[in-house]
Amino acid sequence: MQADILIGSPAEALVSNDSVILIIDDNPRSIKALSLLIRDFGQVIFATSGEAGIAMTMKTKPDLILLDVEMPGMNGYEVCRQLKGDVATRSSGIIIVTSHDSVEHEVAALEAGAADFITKPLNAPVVRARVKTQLLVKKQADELHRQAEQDGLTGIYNRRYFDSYFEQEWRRHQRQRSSLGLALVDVDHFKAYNDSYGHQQGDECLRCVALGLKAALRRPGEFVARYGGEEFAVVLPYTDDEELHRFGPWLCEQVRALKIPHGWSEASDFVSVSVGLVSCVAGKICSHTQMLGQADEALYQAKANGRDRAVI
Ligand code: GH3
Ligand code: MG
Ligand code: MG
Ligand code: MG
Ligand code: MG
Repeated sequence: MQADILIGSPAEALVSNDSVILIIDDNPRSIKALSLLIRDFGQVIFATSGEAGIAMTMKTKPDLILLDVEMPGMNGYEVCRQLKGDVATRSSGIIIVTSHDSVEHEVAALEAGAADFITKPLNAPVVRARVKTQLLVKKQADELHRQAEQDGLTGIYNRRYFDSYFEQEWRRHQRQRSSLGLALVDVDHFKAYNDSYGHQQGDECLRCVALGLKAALRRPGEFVARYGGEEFAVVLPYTDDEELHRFGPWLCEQVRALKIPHGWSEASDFVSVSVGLVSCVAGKICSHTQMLGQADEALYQAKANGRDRAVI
């Protein structure tokens, strides 16, 4: 349920930009008053208890939370500590909104992890200025986060993202005793490509191959990252050897189908890739680093066997 239902204003007015603001307050009149002040900053949603607010934060990942202190059940400081202590919810900014205007309460709010503190009775320009500032801070943090996991040249995930999410996926699959697949992909004769077409064209080729690999993914949860210079890694959850035998050659085919001319490649007239694949089922002795090592060995074999092919 959205705040517009509560205050009866047109929905378009609340969704004037893409921010989501969650108001957690046990008093519907306070929710209404706050909503009216800030609704042009984004979509305003609300919850009337701390527990419901935490559940809604999990579900909707709001950009900003305006959090009341005095509520039956969990109070605002407890809610704030819990949200900030959980990786799933801690990226939402929190402003404590309270009628307690003492220094002690302000300090308690900041120590609980709140980014800011607003006192009641509400002062409209102050509320708007503080909300606007925190939404801006969140936008900047989101942008930094995106840059931290994106490869600057190709726009796909970078090595840092791969390192942390591949290990995380590996742990999850060990727990679930399910099969995890990994493919290492290396562009064939890429040094020759650079030498003959120039480094800039080489960059363009890498962008094109990266997008081609991304388009070749089949299921949600799969991702491709730039692993190194002209190497890419594809993580394939719930994928066993049998599926890899189809996926590997298909990946090669997808890159060949891009038809990027490469006159100096021995493998074909177009840019091609070699692929090393491995799958791991829980119980089989393999760590995530052993998986990488095995995929690398398979890739080496694919190169040795003539390139433009997949080896499992
Ligand atoms: P192989 O088929 O055995 O993989 O041969 P190769 O020539 O592809 O492999 P090698 O490791 O000899 O050369 C890789 C080349 O990739 C050398 C390097 O200059 C180039 N490279 C790495 N990163 C980039 C990049 O970001 N842009 C461009 N244009 N070239 C890059
Ligand atoms: Mg209250
Ligand atoms: Mg290489
Ligand atoms: Mg290469
Ligand atoms: Mg070489």
